[in-house]
Amino acid sequence: MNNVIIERHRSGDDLTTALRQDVREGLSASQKWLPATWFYDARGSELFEEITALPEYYPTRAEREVLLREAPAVAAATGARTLVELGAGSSEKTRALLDALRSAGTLTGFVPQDVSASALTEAAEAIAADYPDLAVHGVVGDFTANLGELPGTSPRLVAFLGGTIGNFPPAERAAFLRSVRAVLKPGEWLLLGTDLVKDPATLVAAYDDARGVTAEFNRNVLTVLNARLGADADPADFDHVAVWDAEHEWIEMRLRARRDLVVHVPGAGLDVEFRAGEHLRTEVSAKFRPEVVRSELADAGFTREHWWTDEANRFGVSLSRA
Ligand code: AVJ
Repeated sequence: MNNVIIERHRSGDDLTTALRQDVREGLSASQKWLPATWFYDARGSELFEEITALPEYYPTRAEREVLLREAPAVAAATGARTLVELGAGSSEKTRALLDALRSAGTLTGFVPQDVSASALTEAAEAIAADYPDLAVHGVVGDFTANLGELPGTSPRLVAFLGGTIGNFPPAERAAFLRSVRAVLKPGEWLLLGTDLVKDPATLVAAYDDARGVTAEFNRNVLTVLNARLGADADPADFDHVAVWDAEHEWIEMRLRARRDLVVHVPGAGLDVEFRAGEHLRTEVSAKFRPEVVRSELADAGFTREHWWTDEANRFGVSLSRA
């Protein structure tokens, strides 16, 4: 294939340095936490793909329903020449957008970005093979770090799908949206997927499935610590916990220590003590109200021109102009 290049903004060493910093900060805090990005090594990305097919995990299906229905409208509104996808993962749902933009005759390039080198490379190559006329420019990196260098011909459409925006705490979410706005020119576009507030039982089930795939995904962060920082965490020492925080309207995933224990993390120069029952927060996944999404987009300098949901009103997609 000669229509694909992969650019690495983050080497393995950079990742280890970033993880070391996050571990020093998060695991020495009185309420232990780690950023959700550390789930996604090769295995973590695979487990997430498995999650997307679980009966309890509705967001992927709900968003796909919207994208399949509305992709032609997205293409007509934007006339995008480049589709940039942040946190692309497998880019499976993105094909609806690629197909519509290709039919509209405007699309020349696809720029998928992801922290997981393996997931990104596999997805970029699969898309390049299936869309031989498309220039595919994969970027391995963190979407918070490398926005300044988004390649591609204007007008660009930046897609941030799946509800991943919910992984940011509110202040960082606002900063992130502003930084996306800052790299876009007036008249370029953001397509944003947001999971919606709904009854807690449905939400909790989506993050605590009967087969335990989400539990394994959650514990995978310990495997990443072990591999990158030489830690000795035993995943079997931790229970998977998913709770709905009604005040903040977000799901929290946590790992709960089953006994008093110490995790040695030589690569961060840290010994981390856990009391039995103590929690390590591994992810927040915020859920949204339609009006809040509109005003957060407006605060970042975007004008929302379309708001679509699936038939069951579980998931919302906003198309906004910079
Ligand atoms: C990939 C961030 C959208 O928050 O729903 C799935 C990750 N965590 N199950 C989400 C996830 C637990 C997912 N995002």
